[in-house]
Amino acid sequence: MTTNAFADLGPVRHAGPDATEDLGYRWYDKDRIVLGKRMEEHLRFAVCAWHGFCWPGSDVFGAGTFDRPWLAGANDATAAAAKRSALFDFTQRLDVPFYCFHDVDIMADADGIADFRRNFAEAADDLERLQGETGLRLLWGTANLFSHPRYMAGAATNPDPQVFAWAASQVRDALEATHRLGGANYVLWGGREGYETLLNTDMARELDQLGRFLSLVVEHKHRIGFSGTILIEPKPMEPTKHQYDRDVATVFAFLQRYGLDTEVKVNIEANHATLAGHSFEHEIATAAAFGIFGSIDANRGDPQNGWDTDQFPNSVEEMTLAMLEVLRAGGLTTGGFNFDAKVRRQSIDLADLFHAHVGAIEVVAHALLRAAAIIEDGRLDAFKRERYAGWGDAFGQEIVPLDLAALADLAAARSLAPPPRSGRQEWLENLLNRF
Ligand code: XUL
Ligand code: CO
Repeated sequence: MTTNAFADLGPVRHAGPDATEDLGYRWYDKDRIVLGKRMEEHLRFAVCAWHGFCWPGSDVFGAGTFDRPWLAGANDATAAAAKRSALFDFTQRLDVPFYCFHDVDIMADADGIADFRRNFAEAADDLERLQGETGLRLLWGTANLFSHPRYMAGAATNPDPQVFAWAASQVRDALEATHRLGGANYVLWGGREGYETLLNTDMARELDQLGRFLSLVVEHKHRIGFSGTILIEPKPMEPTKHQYDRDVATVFAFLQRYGLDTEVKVNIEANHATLAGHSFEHEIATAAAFGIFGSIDANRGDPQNGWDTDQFPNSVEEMTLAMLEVLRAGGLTTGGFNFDAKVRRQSIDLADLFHAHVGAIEVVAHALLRAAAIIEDGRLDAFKRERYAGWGDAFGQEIVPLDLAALADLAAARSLAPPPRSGRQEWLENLLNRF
């Protein structure tokens, strides 16, 4: 099965700010220099196999609605090959540099461990061929340790050590394939690493199992010489009620406890941040503060829904705030912007897949330009610097070495009466809106 499914769609190119075609970039201009770097290098866009090419448009009330040639029939070797070609063809037509995959996204279904490994190895060989033919690169690989029923009670945190070993087999193969394919990162999202009820869960034991599993992954990364970044993807709930990798701060505490905080970074997903009751930019800033900012899964939730709707980002305003934190963190290094998002169930045409990605790419590119303009303007950052300037003054320096009692005595001796100062939030918001 070959795919000329997209024959009439794309390639999508930068068509200038006045372009009128739907499938042309007005903002995304990959060679444009922004803050000294090409836009393509700033943003490192990736298409994900899972949402765009595996999900059939099903929900809990109904069957798949998408009639894609690569989803027809069983997920056998022929269909999996067609899906891989479609993924590469699509990504090329969008003119973005990266793709991402879970092992099961790109291979034929298999239940037994030997068949699973063989099918995955064949699929990985084909990815290598496709990369060679197209020049596309791998942003990250990962293993799906959450869909198969064997993982219903967790993978690394499963009460059954046989399941732990199965997970190790999948991750060893996925990590080695990612290495061979020149992947920039390897992701672990703990899909079923969490619990439903403490009535059947030994939490302390499960956390130790998860810590051990991650240590084994890091050890293996070094053994095979993989130089990419290992990333954990925080998420607070769904599928399990309590996920162990709840948010960035929780993941950092976990990494510290198991001595992995210099080995592992985070892949931050916008909709996971909002599910945790945080803003997307808060999670990026938290990761930057802890020195573990790695990569981005770009999408959005629905403010009226409490679940992971995985919609494509469409607010330049919100994305600008996130982009400011990305730039303040020094920008992306091995990470990228992966569109971990799906079209709505009624968006059944292949053209909808293009409109979704093109719109999201435009939002992120536009946000980059706005964030860069804000940084170049400098007033926002100058205000923040000025707000903390007291710490660089004589008094600020004088108190650095003092203990609590000496500090207290000094405050009394000098009758300190610090004058209140406005935080100027509204002025700052107005300033932001001028960009
Ligand atoms: C699930 C999710 C995953 C991870 C990779 O919510 O975001 O696609 O990105 O397993
Ligand atoms: Co994700």
